Amino acid sequence: MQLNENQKMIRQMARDFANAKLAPIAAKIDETAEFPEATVKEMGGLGFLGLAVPEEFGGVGSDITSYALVIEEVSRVCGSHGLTLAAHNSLGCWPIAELGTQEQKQKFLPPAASGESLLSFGLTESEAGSDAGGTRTTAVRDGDHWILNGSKMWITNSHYAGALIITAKTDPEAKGSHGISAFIVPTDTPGFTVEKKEDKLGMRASDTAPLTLEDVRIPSDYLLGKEGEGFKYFMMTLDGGRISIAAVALGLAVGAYGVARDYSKEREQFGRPISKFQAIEFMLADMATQIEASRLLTYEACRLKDAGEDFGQMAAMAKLHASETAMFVTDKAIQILGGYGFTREYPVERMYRDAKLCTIGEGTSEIQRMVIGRTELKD
Ligand code: COS
Repeated sequence: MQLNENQKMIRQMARDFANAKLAPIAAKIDETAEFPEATVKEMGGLGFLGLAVPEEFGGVGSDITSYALVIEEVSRVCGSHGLTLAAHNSLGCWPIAELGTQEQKQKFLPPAASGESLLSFGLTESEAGSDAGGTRTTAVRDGDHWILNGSKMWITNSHYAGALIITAKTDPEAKGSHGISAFIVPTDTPGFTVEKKEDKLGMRASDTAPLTLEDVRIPSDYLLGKEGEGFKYFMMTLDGGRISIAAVALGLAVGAYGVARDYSKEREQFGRPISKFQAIEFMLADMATQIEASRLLTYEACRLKDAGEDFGQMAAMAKLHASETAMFVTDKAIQILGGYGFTREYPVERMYRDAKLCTIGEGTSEIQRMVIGRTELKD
């Protein structure tokens, strides 16, 4: 993959930061499930929270390739930090930067880029998971305000977000995915409650919680984009989000592969390093090959998006391949480490648990196959 000087520089910066600041805490915050506020703020100082924010609003305004490189490097060491960064940039900042009015951008983007507060996205509900059009949360116009009622679940960054993009049905008569709109909802609005953080299998330090909205009254100019176009907006948002999750998964796979390869060269059994046994060598070969394929798909999706071309299909392929690869590679890494891999002494069991999220969040592997299949079969 051909990177320009800026991309190489930002990748090195993310790598150095991850090695110096995240490696020492990744196991601990996984165990305690504590949100790493201090290091997330530091990522703000480095510009990582403003990657999707244009420079005029305090961000870096980077290309998608640079953005994915940062996500990959951070996730290589700590999946929870990678996911926090990904949700903030691609689900929170991107829709406002892309679809927001000048006023909305001025109000919400600078604090997000600096790390003063995070942004995120509230789409999923108990009846609207894979069927994203099943949104039951409502928004009713009241003079120059909207009043929102409903609930959301699995919402990333919600306890630390200054505002969330919330989807709600604005036309109760409209069927399916129609009649849904998107709103920017400041989290300090009365009636807006972030419930208890979920206790998860993996990505344990990232913040995931349900939300309740009870007569949440927001000014009409917090409508994002056009009324009734919400479904398309969040499909577009998720197209980009899938690149982010592909990069998270790629990072986890690279991280676990590195640990397994190094271990295999040091660990001796039957009088020689286990890497000298073909059983291990072939496992490493398969892991490296799958990682390379995921990398090519992920950065090709980035290239298409950067070039302003259609990238949704490639993003779904990248997300599918990289997530499944992360599961394959982390599983094999545990196998190579044997008993040690099964303990918390090594990071591969954490990476295995973190990787599982990638096959579920922002569209399951099955949804990616649906998206890919539909496009392939289109006339
Ligand atoms: N970009 C822009 N518009 C899109 C789009 C995209 N990627 N995908 C679909 N649309 C548009 C369609 O063109 C269609 O527009 P019209 O009504 O004007 O024709 C509309 O959106 C509805 O599309 P479709 O009929 O394909 O919607 P479905 O209800 O069949 O749902 C899937 C499609 C399953 C692909 C969608 O619901 C999905 O991605 N679900 C997974 C959601 C998800 O990832 N949830 C996890 C969130 S974690 S943050």
